Amino acid sequence: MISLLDYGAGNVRSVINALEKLGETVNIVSTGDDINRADRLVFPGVGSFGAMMEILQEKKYISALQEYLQSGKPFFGICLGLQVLFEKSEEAPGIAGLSIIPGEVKRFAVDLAVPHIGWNGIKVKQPGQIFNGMQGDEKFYFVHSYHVAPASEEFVLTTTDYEYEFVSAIQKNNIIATQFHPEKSGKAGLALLENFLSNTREAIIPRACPKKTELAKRIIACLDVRTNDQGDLVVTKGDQYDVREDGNVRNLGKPVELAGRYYEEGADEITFLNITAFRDFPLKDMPMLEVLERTSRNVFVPLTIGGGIRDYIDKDGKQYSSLQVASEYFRSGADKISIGSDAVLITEDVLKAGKTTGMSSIEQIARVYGNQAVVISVDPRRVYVDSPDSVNHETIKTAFPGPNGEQYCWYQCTIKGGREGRDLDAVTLAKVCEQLGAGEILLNCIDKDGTNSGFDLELINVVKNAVSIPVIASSGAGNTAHFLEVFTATQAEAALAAGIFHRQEVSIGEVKEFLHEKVETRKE
Ligand code: 1PR
Repeated sequence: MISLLDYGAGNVRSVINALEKLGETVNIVSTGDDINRADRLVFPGVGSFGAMMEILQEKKYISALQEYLQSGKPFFGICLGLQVLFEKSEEAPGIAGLSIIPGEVKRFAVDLAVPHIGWNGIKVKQPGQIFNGMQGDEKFYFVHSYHVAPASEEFVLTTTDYEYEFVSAIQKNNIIATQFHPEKSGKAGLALLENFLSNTREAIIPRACPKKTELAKRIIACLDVRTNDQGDLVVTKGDQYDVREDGNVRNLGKPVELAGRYYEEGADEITFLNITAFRDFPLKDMPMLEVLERTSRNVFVPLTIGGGIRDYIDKDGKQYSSLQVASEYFRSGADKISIGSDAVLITEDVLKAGKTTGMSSIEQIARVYGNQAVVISVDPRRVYVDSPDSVNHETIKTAFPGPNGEQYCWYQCTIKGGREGRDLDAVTLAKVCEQLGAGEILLNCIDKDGTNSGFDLELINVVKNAVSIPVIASSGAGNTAHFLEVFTATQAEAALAAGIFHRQEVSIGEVKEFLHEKVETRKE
C-alpha cells in the first residue's frame, strides 16, 4: 500500500495508473491524519505554487507534511511536489513553502520556449537507488516554467540543461523529488518509480550520463476520433479535413488499440481529437472518456485530448463550464486539453473588447491546471492576396504563389473542423492565446492535411516567430524526410502526424531512426 497526496487541484490519475501498473495499491490521502499514518508517500503536484500552498493550508496538511518529511519515511515528490519542499517561489511572492530544503523556486530566464516541455536528459550528481539498472542516457518528460534553486549542492541529485543548467531532482535521506514526471516518462519512468517503491536497490551513478543534456524534438501520433455511421467510435483521417470516402467515414482502427501501438513504437505523446464534438456535448460522449481511461492505464506518455471544450447549456437549460468539461477529461487520464473552435471565438471577443474577461475557457483552465495543460489547436487555411496591404491580417510573402499568381497569403482561422472560415489570422490567434495563458500551439493546416506533401513550413515559421510557447507542427507528413525538414527549416518543438502512422506507411520507430544523429530525439 502506498499513500498518494491528492489535494484536488489536478490530474493525479496518471500517477495512480503508473503505481497500479507496478502492482501497488494506492491509498488517497484525504486528511492530515492520513499523512501521519502513511508509510510511503507520493506527492504529485499540479497547478501553481500559490494555489497549491493555499489548498494545503486550508486542508491543514502543512504541519502533517512537515512532520512526515522529517520522519525519515520514504517520500517521492513530482513537479510541484519537488518545488513545495523549498522556502519560497517567484510564482507566488510572499507565500512560504514547506522549507525542508533551503533555497527557492525561480522562473526560467531563457530565450528558449517557456514552459520547458518535453523529453530531456539528466546528469546524476550523487548515487541514487532510483537509477538502479539505468544507463544514464534515458530521457524523462518535463513540463514546467519554474525550477528549484537550492541554496547549496548538498541535496542535488540530478541537473538538466535548458539554455542553462538547473536542478531537476533532489535527494535528502529518504526524500526524493523530481521536476520531471516519471509517470509520463515511458519505460524509463516506470523503472525509476519501481526502484523507489522497492527501496532495497543499490544506489548507483549511471555510467552514460550526457555531459550536456538536450531537449528532444517530440514525435506525436494524432488520432482523430468520431462515431461512424454504424455508431462505433473509430479513428478516422481526412483529406483536407474530409473524412468520408465513397460517402462513409474512413475507419482506420480502434482508438485504444492504436494508442497502445504508438506507445510501444516510441511515440513521445499521443493526441486524441474528438472531431465532431463541436456539435455534441462531450460529457454525454462517455465512450470518449472511456477511451481516455483505458488508454491511460497502459500508456505512460502524455495524453492530450481535444474537441468540444467550451461552455455549454444542455437541452434542459443546465449550464456546464468549459472548466467542468476539461476537468472530466483530466480525471479520465488526460494530461493536456486542446481547444480549437472556442479559442477562435475567444480571440475575436478579446480583439473586439480590447481586453480579456478572465473568464474564458483558456484562462480558467490555465489557472486551475497550469498553462502547460492548455493547448490551442489551430485549423487554418491559406487565403491568397495580391498585396499585404489589401487585408488587415498578418500576411507572408510565399514561395508558392496562388492560383492567379498571388505572391502573398494569410492563414485564415476556421471553426467547427474547418467548416466555417473567420475574419482572423492564425498569427494573431496564437499571440492572443499565448497572452491568455495557453501553453502550446498545435498548428494544423487544412491545405496540407492528409496530402503527404510535407508540412507547411511558411505557416510554422510565421507562427513560431510570433510566440514564445512551444509549437507542434502538424499536417502533411508523408515520409521520414519531412520530419527532418520541419525540424531543420523551422524551430518547431514537435511534429505530429496521423495518416502515415495509421496506414502503416512509416512507423514512429522509423522516423526516429531516420532522425538519429541529425536531430535530438528520445530513444525508447
Ligand atoms: O473545435 O475545440 O471542438 O476541437 C475539434 C478538434 O478536432 C480540433 O482540434 C480540430 O483540429 C479537429 N478536427 C475537426 N475536424 C477535423 C477533421 O479532420 N475533419 N481534425 C479535425 C483535425 C488535423 C490533425 C491531423 C493532422 C495530421 N485533424 O489533427 O491529425 O492534420 O494529419 P496527416 O499527418 O494525416 O496529414 P474543437
